[in-house]
Parts: sequence; C-alpha cells; structure tokens
Amino acid sequence: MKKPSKFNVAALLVMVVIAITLTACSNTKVPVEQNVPSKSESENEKFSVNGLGGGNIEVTVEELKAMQSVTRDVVSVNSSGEEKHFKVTGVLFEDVLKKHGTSQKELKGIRLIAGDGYSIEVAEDILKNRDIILTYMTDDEPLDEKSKPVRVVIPEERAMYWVRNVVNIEILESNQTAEMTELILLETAIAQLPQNDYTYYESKDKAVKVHELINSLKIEAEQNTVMMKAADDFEKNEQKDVFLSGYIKITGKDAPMFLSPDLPKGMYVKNISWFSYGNTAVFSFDKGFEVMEHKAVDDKEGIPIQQIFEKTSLVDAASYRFTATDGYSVEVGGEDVAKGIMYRAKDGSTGVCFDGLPKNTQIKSLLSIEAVR
Ligand SMILES: Nc1nc2c(c(=O)[nH]1)N[C@H]1C(S)=C(S)[C@@H](COP(=O)(O)O)O[C@H]1N2
Ligand SMILES: [Mo]
Repeated sequence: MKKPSKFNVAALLVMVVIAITLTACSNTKVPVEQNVPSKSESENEKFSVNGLGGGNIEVTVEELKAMQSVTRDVVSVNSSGEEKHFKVTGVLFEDVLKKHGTSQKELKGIRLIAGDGYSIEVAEDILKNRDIILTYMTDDEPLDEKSKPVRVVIPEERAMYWVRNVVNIEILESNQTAEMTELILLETAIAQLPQNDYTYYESKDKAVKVHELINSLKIEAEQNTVMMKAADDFEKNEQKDVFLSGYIKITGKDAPMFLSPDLPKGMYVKNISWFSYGNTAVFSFDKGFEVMEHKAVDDKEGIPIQQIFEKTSLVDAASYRFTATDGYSVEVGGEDVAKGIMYRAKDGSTGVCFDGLPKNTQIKSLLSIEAVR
C-alpha cells in the first residue's frame, strides 16, 4: 500500500479546516430570535370552518380559549387496537356552531382537513351522537407542534377521527349517497390495465392507478365523494380527487387496498370488497369469494348473485344486462337473478351461470351488470 505523501496530509488538513469553518459559519447563521415564539405566531393559530350557511369563518385558538372549556379523560384506539389514555381540554364544536346559529345535529356531514394532507369525513350518525372537541391542550400542556392549532377529539370514536393539525372543517351539504345502477367486476377491469410495481413494506406488489381504472371504464361521477367498503364492513368516504390521485394495490397483503405514496398512511383502506363511483359499484370477486357465502350450481362453486346485489345495494330492476369484455351481453330477468352464481372460471376469468337457464346466460370474462329499466 502506498504511504500518504506529505502533500496528501497537507491537503487533508486544509480540507478539515475548510469543513470546520463551513460548519461554524452555518451555525452562526441560525437567528437567535427563532427560538422565542413571537406574539404573532400564537395569534396565527387558527382554522377555518367552510360552508356554514354558505360563508366561511375563521376561528382562532385565542377565541376558543375565551369560550367555555371542557376537560375529558379519553382513550384513543387506532386500527391495530392499540390504546392510549390521556386528558384533553378544548371547546365543543357544538358551542362554536351555536355561535353561528346552527347545531351539529343539523349537519349532514363534515370533513376534517389537516395541514399535513390528512383528512377524514365525519358522518351524520357521529354528528348526531357524539361530542366533537376542538382540543388545544393535552395532559395540561399545550399541543405539540404537529397537532397545532387544534386536534379534534371525538371520544368513543376511533383515533382515525382524532385529527391533528386541523386547518379546515368543511360542512358537507349532503351525505351524497347515490343509487347503484351498475356493477363492475374489479378483477376483470384491472386485467386490461397496465400494472405498476408497488413496494409495500417488505413486499413488492402490483398496483393500478385509480384514474386509469376509472378512465378505462368510462364512468362518470357527479358526486364529489366515493365510498369504499372493506371486507369487515368498515366504510370510508373519500373525496373523488383524492381517490383518483391514488392506487389500488391488487396483489399481496390486504389487497385490494387503496393507498398512495403521497397520502398519510391513515388514509389507506385495506381489503376493499367494493367501492362506489357515481352510480357504479366496483366489486372485487376475489374479496367477495373470501368472505361471502358460497353456493354450487352444477360443478361450479361461487357467490349467489343475489347476495352481491344486496351487498352493493344494486337497485331492483325488471332485468339486468350482463356484459363480457368482448362485448357479448345477455339480459336476465330480475326474478331469475336468485338462480345465479358468480364464480372463478377455468380460464381464470370471472364468470356467471344460472341454475336451469339456457347455456347462453353462462358468461366468462364478465365485466359489468347493468340494471335495465
Ligand atoms: N393530521 C393528522 N392527524 C391524524 C393522522 C394523520 O396522519 N395526520 N392520523 C390519524 C390516525 S389514522 C390515527 S390512528 C391517529 C394516530 O394518533 P397517534 O399519533 O396519537 O397514535 O391520528 C389521526 N390523526
Ligand atoms: Mo390510524
């Protein structure tokens, strides 16, 4: 090995000196004032409430502190069942609403929106039955930086509703439940789409882009909200734009799963059994087959179609049009639906067949079922 020459040692010394100087310089650049919270900073602690009687209002933490406060011992439970106990102090959202001539019980829904991109809709039944606390203190201490200006706490509801860093509360005009008039098979639809590699913890999975899926189906939604229903009946509304910006992971753990590298993990939805988009229900046969009752027709085992219709609240109709990916379609009377099952065909595609109906009602690569009126 070559010995370091005198030149090299000198060069190294020079570099070390430069490095120390640079570090020192950058240290001295930190302004001392930054450590002391200025008055304007605490005055800037505020959030807005949008859609109150058409107008938007601003609420400052100073204002909240001047109102009647509530203090509660609460238990937060996250999706893994982990419990945390603490004490919170704040103001009831109901009291803020009262000041503006309305009540929580009058509202159809609200969306809590955080500064870090997290958001969640709070449905009407929670608004009717629970206290919503706009907290500004935890265990007698001011909130930590990532929770300011307020953290919403809804005792008795899961921690996913306990939104930190609330910057906006949007009053929703309606609960936007649309009628389902069409059903699309998720697995059939994604078979025709480009699949992306998606790294989820230690596993390399496949995912499709939601907007590519929706575009390929040529479906529209007037509503600003989509609904995702998980296999355990957990239901989550998401804003259409947020939904369209994400992915559906179609392989590996907890698939089908809504997620995105750009969204907080608390917004992911695991094990989706179906989701609504406008008047269309997109149904996962695989997830349904895992959790729903089975029935056999001839040598095939599948899910009773009637059950799928009930699960997705597909409208009652005189007949239904079943269409395959190649355009082949058959209309089946509403009274015959109870004879049908949906099954995994030998070619790997999703199919339907009906007990006692002619062979032409047996369809492979089924893409959609439309209510015909
Ligand atoms: N602003 C913000 N609030 C949030 C979240 C988030 O990502 N951002 N995650 C939610 C979820 S999903 C849970 S389970 C809890 C986690 O609370 P913890 O950090 O006290 O465990 O905060 C909720 N509030
Ligand atoms: Mo969570």
